[in-house]
Amino acid sequence: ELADYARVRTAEAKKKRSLEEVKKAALALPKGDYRFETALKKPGISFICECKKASPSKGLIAPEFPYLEIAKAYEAAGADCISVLTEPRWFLGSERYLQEIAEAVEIPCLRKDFTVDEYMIYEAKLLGASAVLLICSILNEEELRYYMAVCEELGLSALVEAHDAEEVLMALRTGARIIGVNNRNLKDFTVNTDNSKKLREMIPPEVIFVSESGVKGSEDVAALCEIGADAVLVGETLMRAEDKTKMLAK
Ligand code: IGP
Repeated sequence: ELADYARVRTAEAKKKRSLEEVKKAALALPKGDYRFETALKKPGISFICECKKASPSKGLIAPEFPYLEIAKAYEAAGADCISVLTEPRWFLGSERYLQEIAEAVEIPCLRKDFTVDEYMIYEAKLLGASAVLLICSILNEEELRYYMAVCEELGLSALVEAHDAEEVLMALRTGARIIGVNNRNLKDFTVNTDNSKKLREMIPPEVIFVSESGVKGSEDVAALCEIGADAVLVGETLMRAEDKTKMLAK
């Protein structure tokens, strides 16, 4: 239903600003330079730090949510990228958070949302994002291919999320350069890295492998490094951490 709601939101947004309008405005901006990818290619494990107020599995995480302070603290702690939830219903996100954060930090930002329409990619560009999330389980191969082409047109990176072998194969067929595997099972919310480990073996070394979710501390980061993760995406643990530098110490 997350995808359905993203469709409803996009239909609403289109009433205020047409697809033609956002497309034209986004294409008029300087083309992106894939900063997100570049940041993840640095030697050593990279950190994508997530700014989120709430999540469907944990409910409200940060009632006050001083998002600019959080984003700046991530950057100061050595984050390579910032992931910003823009989904309003389950993650209590907002497009405004992304826009303001992208303006306030130097490091590249990911629009973390359920991309179901090219409209959302043009919007992401206008909001200052350097990357968008494309989730295989809610897209067919044709859509995934098309959205990746829209990203290319704008110079945005695509983080392609895959949950099983079939989705990894689909991501690879479409030429994904960054694949994310979620350690959290979206059916029962349990966290397990066995799946990531198994899927890692299917992904060639030149493709960036991002391990997502459930990272609790440096031991988990070390374990994911061990299975060959190029980057980790950490949300809740860092949101709750008083001191953001501890986990990010390399
Ligand atoms: C972060 P965590 O357990 O560190 O808070 O997880 C991130 O991986 C998670 O928010 C996520 C997500 C998603 C959110 C993974 N895939 C897709 C929204 C959409």
